Amino acid sequence: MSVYKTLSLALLAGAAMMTTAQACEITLRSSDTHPEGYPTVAAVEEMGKLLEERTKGHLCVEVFHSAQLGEEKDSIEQTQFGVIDLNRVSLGPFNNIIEETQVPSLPYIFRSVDHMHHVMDGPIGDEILAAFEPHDLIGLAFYDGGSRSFYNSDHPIKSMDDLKGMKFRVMQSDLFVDMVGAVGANATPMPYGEVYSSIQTGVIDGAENNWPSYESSGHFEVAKYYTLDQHLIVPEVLIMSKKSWDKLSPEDQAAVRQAAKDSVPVMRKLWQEREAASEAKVRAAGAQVITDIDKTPFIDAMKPVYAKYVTSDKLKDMVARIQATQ
Ligand code: GTR
Repeated sequence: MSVYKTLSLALLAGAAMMTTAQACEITLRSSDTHPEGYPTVAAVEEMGKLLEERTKGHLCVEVFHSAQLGEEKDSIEQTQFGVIDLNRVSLGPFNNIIEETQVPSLPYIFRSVDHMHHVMDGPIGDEILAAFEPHDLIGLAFYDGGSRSFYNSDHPIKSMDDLKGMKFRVMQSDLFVDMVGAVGANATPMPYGEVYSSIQTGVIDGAENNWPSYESSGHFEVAKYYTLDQHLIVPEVLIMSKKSWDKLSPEDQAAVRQAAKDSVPVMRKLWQEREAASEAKVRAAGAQVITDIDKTPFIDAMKPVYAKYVTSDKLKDMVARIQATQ
């Protein structure tokens, strides 16, 4: 390459950087494990757009999708350290560190997605968001994660008997390890990014997730039996590093909180559309979906999980209030 060309390219790059820097005084870096176009990624981008408009370019958000900033567990640590400013994650990886997050992560705690919304949009949701602060994180908003079901590469699961002895990947949460044990299978906690090859090479028989993740991760290509047992309706959460938060003025903090809240209805709409599209895509690709499944034995089997994790008065009270929420 000629000196002239190299120089002009360098100038161009410099100009691009200046434009970004001029347009945005503070750019918050946000992490997500999902690819571009996934509802969570699009929702945080929407939050950034709102923030940039409302603060006239003072605050912006840049979303690093597809786990560019690391797998969820590591990215959470980086967020606590202030290396990552914002992070969109499942509540699952917090289960071992923030006990309040265990409650909405309990199998069959929510009767439906509507029930989950009523709980998480109210005071219980606020209490759970507040529980992040002692862990150097600010809880901003909850997003949808649909319901999670088992899928595997070997055979259709029509009852709990069919799960006996099988190996399923779960998120890195002890509660989920026990949940899988409770239905007679074995759990292997591992990062999301390792699941595809682990199913392909037979290290595990399958995993569990919602329609959009089953589809976007390509897991349906290696595990075609999807059983709609819907054992979890675990919300996802948008958090901010407390270190980054503390650097902002109270006005900026309020703007971040508001933009995060305002991205929730956008996310819910995108989620509904994506769930339908993902289901259609995996069915068309040959996934065998088992819909006719009696959930009662699954629900009953989870009693020991509740007995093990819901031990403090605080968590018992939260479970009772969730059950009483319409
Ligand atoms: C997805 C969720 C991710 C991640 C992933 C997993 O449904 O959106 O945040 O938790 O599942 O299973 O690791």
